Amino acid sequence: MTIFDTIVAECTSPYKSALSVIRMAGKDAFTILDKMIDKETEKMEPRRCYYCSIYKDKNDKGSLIDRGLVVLFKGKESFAGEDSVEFYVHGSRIIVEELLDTLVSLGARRALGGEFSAKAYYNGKMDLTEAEAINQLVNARTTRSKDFALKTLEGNSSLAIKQMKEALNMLTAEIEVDIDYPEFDEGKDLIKKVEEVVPGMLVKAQTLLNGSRQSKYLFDGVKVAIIGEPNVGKSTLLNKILGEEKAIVTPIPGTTRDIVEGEKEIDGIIYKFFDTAGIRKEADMIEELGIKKTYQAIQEADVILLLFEKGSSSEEEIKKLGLSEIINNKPCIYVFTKRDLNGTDTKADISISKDDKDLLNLFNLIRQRLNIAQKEEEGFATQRDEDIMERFVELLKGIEKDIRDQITIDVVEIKLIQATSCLDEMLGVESTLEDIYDTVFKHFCVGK
Ligand SMILES: Nc1nc2c(ncn2[C@@H]2O[C@H](COP(=O)(O)OP(=O)(O)OP(=O)(O)O)[C@@H](O)[C@H]2O)c(=O)[nH]1
Ligand SMILES: [Mg+2]
Repeated sequence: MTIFDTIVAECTSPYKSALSVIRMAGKDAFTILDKMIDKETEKMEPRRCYYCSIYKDKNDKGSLIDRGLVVLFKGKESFAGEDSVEFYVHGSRIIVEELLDTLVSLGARRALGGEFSAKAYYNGKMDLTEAEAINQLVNARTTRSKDFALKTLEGNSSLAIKQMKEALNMLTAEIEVDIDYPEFDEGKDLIKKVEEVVPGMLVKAQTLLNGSRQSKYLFDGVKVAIIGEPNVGKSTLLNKILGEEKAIVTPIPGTTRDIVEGEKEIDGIIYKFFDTAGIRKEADMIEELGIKKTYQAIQEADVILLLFEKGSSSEEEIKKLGLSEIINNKPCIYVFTKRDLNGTDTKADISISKDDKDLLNLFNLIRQRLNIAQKEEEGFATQRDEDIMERFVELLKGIEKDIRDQITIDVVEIKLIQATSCLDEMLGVESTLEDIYDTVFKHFCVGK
């Protein structure tokens, strides 16, 4: 099995529908098609729709699979960068399976997830960051995440990476010349050049890194754990956020035992709320198990809403609940509840009541705490990209420090080369085929 095999997959969802799209790509695509339709594939124009009878074997007119549209794409003009055929047939499962089985019996193999995109990458149709953006585009659940993925796909962010790489290559080339021909003695000028290039590059890289960090929230959503002592109003808050009676609310402390989850989209971001069992020392066995789940929810959350009532200060509250270690450095918002009964608490980040008209102030606080911008910045779509950008930013900071410490240019050069290879990794220039398939394409859906 290699990346150069002719592959086939259904691109549309595997359910009964009006139409299904089947895609085939690889060097044998046209030969295989030729055995299935009456038309001479050599005479078919690429990128034109042909209405065809599609047979298991065109010489056996009793083996008709369906009549539908067929489009050919030649080599580089296709998504995958290899000869490709797309079939638009009726969306019956029987037709789709018959068609796929026939294509396989004639020499194609079923594609793995992401293999069409992997081909596109290997054939130079796109770099890795763009390929990842396609996957994010398919998975986007909000307009904002779709817009972000489209922006990355347009390639502005990867153009910025390519420009940075070029600038770094220029610097290292000049340093190399200087080391090989020291008589030119441009050492000092070179440091100056590095000084001119690196700070601007660092600003750009940090913008891209921030954008990439935010994209995590755009695509994965924000996990919010609602915690606090029993009876403080956690479930009431969850229900108010969701606009439905999802969790049971009673005046009896210890009502919630299991975690109750609910999602809410706010300004294009999906927030996943986790209402938890109230934390207290004197809990029965069932509650005890619930509290364990609460600790787990805290660990998995991006941000915590710590609810409390009456006059207890927030820090005392954390200590009282023995949570300092679990919460650690996680963003934590202190929410004073039942304002209608107890007034506001100035030590809290916000005071709320179940009768509040809306919860906009609370949502704004969450957004601010996580540095989620109102509008998406440019950046990249995956954790892989974010990790590499982080390393890149650190290297650039290291170079700035070296210059301040008057370190010699040959030492600076090593970091410049490391920074360049970060960018290569980002674009997928230096990794092996297997590495890239495993880290990037394996997670795509079949047919992409
Ligand atoms: N007056 C008033 N009562 C509230 C408010 N929020 C919650 N309550 C009441 O407080 C009681 C407990 O509320 P819950 O939402 O069940 O509290 P909880 O934190 O989920 O409690 P456990 O699940 O037991 O940990 C209920 O009787 C609610 O009606 C509020 O803002 N004002
Ligand atoms: Mg509850």
